[in-house]
Amino acid sequence: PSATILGYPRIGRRRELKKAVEAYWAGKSSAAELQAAAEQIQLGTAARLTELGLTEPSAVPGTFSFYDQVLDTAVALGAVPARFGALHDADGRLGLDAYFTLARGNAEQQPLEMTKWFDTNYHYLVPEVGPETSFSLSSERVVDEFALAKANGTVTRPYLVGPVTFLALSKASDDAPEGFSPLSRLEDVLPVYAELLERLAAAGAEWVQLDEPVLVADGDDAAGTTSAQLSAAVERAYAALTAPAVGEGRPAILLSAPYGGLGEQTAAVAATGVEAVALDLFKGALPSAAELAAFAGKTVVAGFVDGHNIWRNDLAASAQKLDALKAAGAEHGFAVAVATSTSTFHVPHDVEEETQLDAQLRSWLAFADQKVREVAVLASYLADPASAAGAIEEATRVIASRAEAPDVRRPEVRERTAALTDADFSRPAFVTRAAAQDAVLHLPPLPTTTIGSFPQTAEVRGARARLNKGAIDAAEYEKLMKDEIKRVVDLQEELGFDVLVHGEPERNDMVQYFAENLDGFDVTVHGWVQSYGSRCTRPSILWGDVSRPAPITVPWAEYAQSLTDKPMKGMLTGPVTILAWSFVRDDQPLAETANQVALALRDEIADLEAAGIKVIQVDEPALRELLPLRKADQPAYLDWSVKSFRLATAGAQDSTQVHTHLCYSEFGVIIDAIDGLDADVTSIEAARSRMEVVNDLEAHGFGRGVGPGVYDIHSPRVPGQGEIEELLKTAVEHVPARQLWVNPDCGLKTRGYAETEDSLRNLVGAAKTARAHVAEDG
Ligand code: THG
Ligand code: ZN
Repeated sequence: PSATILGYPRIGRRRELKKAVEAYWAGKSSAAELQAAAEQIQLGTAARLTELGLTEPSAVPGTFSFYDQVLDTAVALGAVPARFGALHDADGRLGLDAYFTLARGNAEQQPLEMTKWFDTNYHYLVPEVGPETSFSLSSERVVDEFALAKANGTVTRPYLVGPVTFLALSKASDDAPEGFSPLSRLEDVLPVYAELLERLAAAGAEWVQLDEPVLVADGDDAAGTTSAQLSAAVERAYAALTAPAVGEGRPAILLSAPYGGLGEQTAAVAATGVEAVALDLFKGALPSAAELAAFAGKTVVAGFVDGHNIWRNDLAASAQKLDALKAAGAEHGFAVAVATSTSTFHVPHDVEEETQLDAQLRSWLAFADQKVREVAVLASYLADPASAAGAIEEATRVIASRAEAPDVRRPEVRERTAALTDADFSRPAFVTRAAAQDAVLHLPPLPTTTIGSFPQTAEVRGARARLNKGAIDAAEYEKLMKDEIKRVVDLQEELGFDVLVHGEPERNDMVQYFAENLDGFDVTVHGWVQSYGSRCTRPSILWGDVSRPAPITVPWAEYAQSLTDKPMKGMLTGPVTILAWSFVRDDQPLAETANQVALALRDEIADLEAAGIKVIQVDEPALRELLPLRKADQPAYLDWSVKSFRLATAGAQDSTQVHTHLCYSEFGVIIDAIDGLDADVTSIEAARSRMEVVNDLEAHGFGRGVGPGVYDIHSPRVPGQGEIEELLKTAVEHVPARQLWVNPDCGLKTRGYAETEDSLRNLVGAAKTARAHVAEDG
């Protein structure tokens, strides 16, 4: 096809899939009802994409998933970790219940681990592969979905995670020997891929999409795969998969490489026998003339339309690049088609749903449906430039209106960032601060605290829903939130915590809450984007210069502090995380936008201090997420991201203790950056990795306060006091006791009160025991 997209949202325009899947999990609907809901979404998508302009055969991607595309591929290959025992049915198939068991775990087994999909806010399930993992075609759901669409009039292009990416993203299973690399099993997965391609061809598929995003990323140093190994794997995998002729045992293959440029892998990909390669030409550069020459005989699918952000495409600029690509194609003998740079499942369905947004703002945006039309316009430009003239002119006009719109650039905001000097990014030495903080806070050794949020009860969420519907007024809502804050404070007093939190009942989401209270942002009503499984977030839109019209968290913090003599933590979300979990303007460097957000937070910190708050936490759970996929790009990112955090916090008085919190344990890679944040206390996830992080901290010589999480909040399991004592024992062996804090892994928002109370009681008990040991040891 001359126009396509690499994938489409699968959660449904009104989150129909989320509702259907959760109803099935809750036992409120049958497998047949879930299947029917899924089919309706698939057929609705095919019809919608056709209507929007993807009319050619194989232009509509078959990217539906019940939970996750990596899990889909693992289940197709039969890659079940041995720890789950027998999940296959008598016919050697993995059905939907087996699929959900891998995703969600069961009474005996933890689910597959979840981790971030490249530099996005989407989480995939990590397959476990060892020397003994047996691969066999275990699910033909992708064939069934193809057949369903075909029977209803659309020839789709089935999607699979490609073999190189599948294995490179897998982790070695527990029983694998030290140093085992899942990629060493390439020869064993290829026959299963080949068999599946054969079935797809037999069902009538003309094209299949094999997604290989791992080719745009540099591996992590330690266990990662080298560039040469990846090239060799690409060569071997696609030699095997293209061995049959197209139509005689396989469909034509579109190898997609989203999320960046292929860089060093360009030659390896061009040398394969695949029929088409989709390049991310939004983030990645156009390959050089010499590199392009190697694509002779293929179709280059040009990803000019960004699938990962929501700004309207500069069609004139894209058309110009298409001209260059088309000329290179004519010279070197490759065809050109147009696509999005990545799947569009990172953006919401349709901006037309957001009728509450200002019409001009709406005109600047393109959600998934609008992106399909943009791709169609560029494809028609390719065939006949004049046919696209009207649409291109309109895009140019709208983009110009954005550049001129009043609140996009506000002099008072720009003057402030322009006037920043080095001094604005630094606090005095830690020893000085620590002495000032000790004098104010009088904390015991191994102080206890929580990360910030307490369980969001049905009453709290219900109150917010009623406020939004107008069923209660602001005063009534405030009273309900204050009642909840008092309950949370009283509970922490009773349990014996040293540094308290107010529990954040007033926040829907830790980013959206700030977006709703800062200038320069808007939020959506229907703009849900899948985060993992059935869980979604509604990223805010950061479109203009950012400033803080009024204090945001101060009244809540002040009220909470009035209820206790213990220090109450002020709770803020850091600039990098606010950017990472929003759709951010693309008309200036992220560093500039981050500094604007940082200054708004800096003012909030000053106001919190004035209100008597002595400990302030600025969360940066997404610091790792935005790390560029290419090593060469990482230092610049780490520089501006760390600086923006420091800008937000460096105005704090010496006696104000600044905390930060980071989720996700794989932070060995960014430990220098974490150190660079210069927070007085850093809490991090650690329980699931049995405190392994303390080795990193020790090796690094981390010198400030640190709270490696002592229990995993992602599960309702209550940790025993003895178990926590053991973890603290490990921790004090590696980190000086005077630096250690005792806290859970993460916020408690998704937990229930029953298990939370028991867990926190054990945490405080364990801290007291450990404290006594530390005192004895002197
Ligand atoms: N906020 C935002 N992004 C995030 C997180 C967040 N990305 C990473 C991580 N946290 C993802 N985790 C979750 C956890 C729970 C939910 C979503 C992402 C969740 N969502 C509700 C749902 O889908 O039912 C909807 C929440 C709502 O009503 O606002 O439970 O914390 N931005
Ligand atoms: Zn966390």
